[in-house]
Amino acid sequence: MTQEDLRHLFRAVGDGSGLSHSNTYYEEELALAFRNRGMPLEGLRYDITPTGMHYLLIHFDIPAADADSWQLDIGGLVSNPISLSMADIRQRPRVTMPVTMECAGNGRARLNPRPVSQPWLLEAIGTAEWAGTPLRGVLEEAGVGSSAVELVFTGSDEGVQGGEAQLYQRSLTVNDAMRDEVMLAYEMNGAPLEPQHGYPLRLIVPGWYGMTSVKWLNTIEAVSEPFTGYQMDQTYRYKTSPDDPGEPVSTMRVRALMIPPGIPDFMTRTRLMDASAVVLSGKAWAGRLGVTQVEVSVDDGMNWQQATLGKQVGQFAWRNWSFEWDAKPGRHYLSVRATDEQGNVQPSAQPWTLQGMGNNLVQRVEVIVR
Ligand SMILES: Nc1nc2c(c(=O)[nH]1)N[C@H]1C(S)=C(S)[C@@H](COP(=O)(O)O)O[C@H]1N2
Ligand SMILES: [Mo]
Repeated sequence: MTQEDLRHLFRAVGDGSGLSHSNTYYEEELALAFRNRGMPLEGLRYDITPTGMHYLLIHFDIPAADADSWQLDIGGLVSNPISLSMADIRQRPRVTMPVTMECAGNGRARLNPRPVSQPWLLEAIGTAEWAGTPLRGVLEEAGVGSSAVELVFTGSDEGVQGGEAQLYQRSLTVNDAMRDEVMLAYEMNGAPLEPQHGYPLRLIVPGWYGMTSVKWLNTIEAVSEPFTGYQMDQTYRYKTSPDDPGEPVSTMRVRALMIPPGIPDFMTRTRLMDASAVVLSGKAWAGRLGVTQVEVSVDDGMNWQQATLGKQVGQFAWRNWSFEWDAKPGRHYLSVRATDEQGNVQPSAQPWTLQGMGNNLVQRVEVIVR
């Protein structure tokens, strides 16, 4: 294949002609995208995402925090309000768990019309090994009262969103908060949390979209009414119009992603590879559910073939899959889709919602085989 052939096949040139014009992004979205990195999809090769490759989502600023003076206060409708230092928390029973986390807004950048927010394509994903203490033990010690229906988790980071000054706050029902796997985490991948991931303490709620795992956690309050803060009532809802209250976003929907094969074109990320038999691979996850099937299409979604399921990294972490492809010369569109144990399968058409939440559209990778 000559250089001229390649230039023709990859279309895009330095002036941007040949790039996709379906979306024009605002400078403010670009600024958000720089603050909140995604995991490069080749990172799907690691069972545990290296910390520096794990995606980030930070609504406001990363707050200054000092582990030596940090306190977690548990109060509200509890019989024994307590205040724990980081030393107190580290002395409690320790658990370590790999957990796959995805931002609820993953995939929203290609919606039309597009919700203007952090413009994720597909990279708002990662799996880390979190260490900490089970939340339940702490709640039992505080004695959550029978009139409490929810626990409100507050981070120390503050900002303005939707015209409302606020601390970052999310709630869980008492039942959801009491689940065995919910954790107060102080380590990620064997090291203290890095500032951007919630140092010194965060909540980890395995199986749920990331917004639930409150970072820089310093207060837990038991309350008698469902919490109606901004991050519960105004956003993280499956809304179809501005006045639709929408169902709350909760656990992660089934999804598979593939490591893009071959080598990328710098601008378009279209792939180039030689004709040969190759193994396509990646990861699949389904919130608290198991992944029962992964299928691959090498003809732009016309036909689907079974992939081989591989190692599951943990009960609340993604599992590996692989598929052998005999790549023949030409332009191809590869896709992958997963099915969960309840029979939910990823959609091939974009499911639109106002805020672009829970978008689990199948991935499509353009590959040129020479
Ligand atoms: N205090 C606080 N916690 C937070 C956030 C935040 O902005 N502030 N972002 C949430 C969102 S939307 C996501 S997707 C995850 C991202 O966690 P990570 O940056 O460690 O990957 O953190 C959640 N916890
Ligand atoms: Mo998120």
